Amino acid sequence: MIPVTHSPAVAAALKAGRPVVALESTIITHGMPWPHNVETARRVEAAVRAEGAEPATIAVLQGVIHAGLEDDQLEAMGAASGFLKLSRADLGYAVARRMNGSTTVAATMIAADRAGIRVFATGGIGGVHRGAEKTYDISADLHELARTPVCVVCAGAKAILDLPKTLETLETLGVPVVGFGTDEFPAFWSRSSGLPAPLRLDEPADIAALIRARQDLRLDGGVLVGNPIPPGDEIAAGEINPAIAAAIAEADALGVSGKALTPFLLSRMLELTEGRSLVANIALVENNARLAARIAAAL
Ligand code: PSU
Ligand code: MN
Repeated sequence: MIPVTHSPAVAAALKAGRPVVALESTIITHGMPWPHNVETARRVEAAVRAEGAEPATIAVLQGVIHAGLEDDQLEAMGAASGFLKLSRADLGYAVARRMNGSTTVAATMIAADRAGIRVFATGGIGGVHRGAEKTYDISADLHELARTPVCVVCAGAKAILDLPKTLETLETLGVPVVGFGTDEFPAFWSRSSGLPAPLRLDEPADIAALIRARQDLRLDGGVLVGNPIPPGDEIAAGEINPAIAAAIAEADALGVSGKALTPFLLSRMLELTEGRSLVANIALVENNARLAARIAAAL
C-alpha cells in the first residue's frame, strides 16, 4: 500500500472519474508571505472548482502524505513555520520521521502520481539557476519531469533562473515543453522570454491527446505546459529584470544557496517590486489552475 491519504472530496472525485488537479504547497510555506499564501491557496482551489474539477493540495503532515487538505489544515500550514521544503531526496525522510513538510514541484509530482492524479498546477517550476556552471544548482523538478507521468501546468520557469539552460536541460531529459497558445516559452512574471517554446498547442483537448499518445508509447515522464500570465497581470521584462539582477546579486553577496535560494529570491523580488511580483504571482497561479482543470476534464 502506498501511504497517501486522500481527502474525502478527492477520493470521491477519483472514484467517480471526475477531474482532479493536484496543487503544491511549497508555494504556501516558502513562496509567499502570510496571509497572502493562505488567501492564494484558497483562491486557487476555488478556481479549480469553478472549472468543475476537484483540487488536491498536497502536503506532508506528521509524516502522512495528504492528497487534498481540509481548509483548517491549509490555514494552519500557511501560518506555521518549520515545514521542510520537500523534494524527491527528502520526501521519504519526512515520512519516516513523521515530520511536516510542503511539497515542491518534484515531490508534488511523485505524490500526485501515487495518488492517481495526472494533472498538476503550479506557478513556475524550478530550473537551472544562473551561475549553475559554478554552483551546479539545478532544480530536482527537471529530473522529476523526466521520470514521473504527471502533466505540470506552469507560467514558465521563474525568470530568476537561466531560462536558456533550463530549456536545454529539459530537452536533454526528453521532457516535452508546450507553449499553450504561444510560440514562446513564458517567463513567469512576463509573457515573453524571447525563447521559442519547443512545441505549441492551443486547446486543452490537444494537451490531453499528447498525454495519451505518450502513455500509449510508454514514454516515461511528464509534460510541461507553459501558460503565459494573463496580459493585464504581467510585469514587462524590462521592468522586472533590474529587480532580478539586484536580488541575485544580494543572494551572491550573502552566500545564499541550496534550498534557501529560490525562497530568498522570491521574497526579495516582492520587496524590490513593492509587492507587484506577488500580485503577478497570484494571478498566474490562478490562471494555471484554470487551465489544469480544463486539461484534467479533457483527459
Ligand atoms: N511556483 C511559485 N512559487 C514557488 C514555487 C513555484 O510561484 O515558490 C516553488 C515550487 O515548489 C518549486 C520550487 O518546485 O519553488 C523550486 O525550488 P528549487 O529551485 O529549490 O528547486
Ligand atoms: Mn536548487
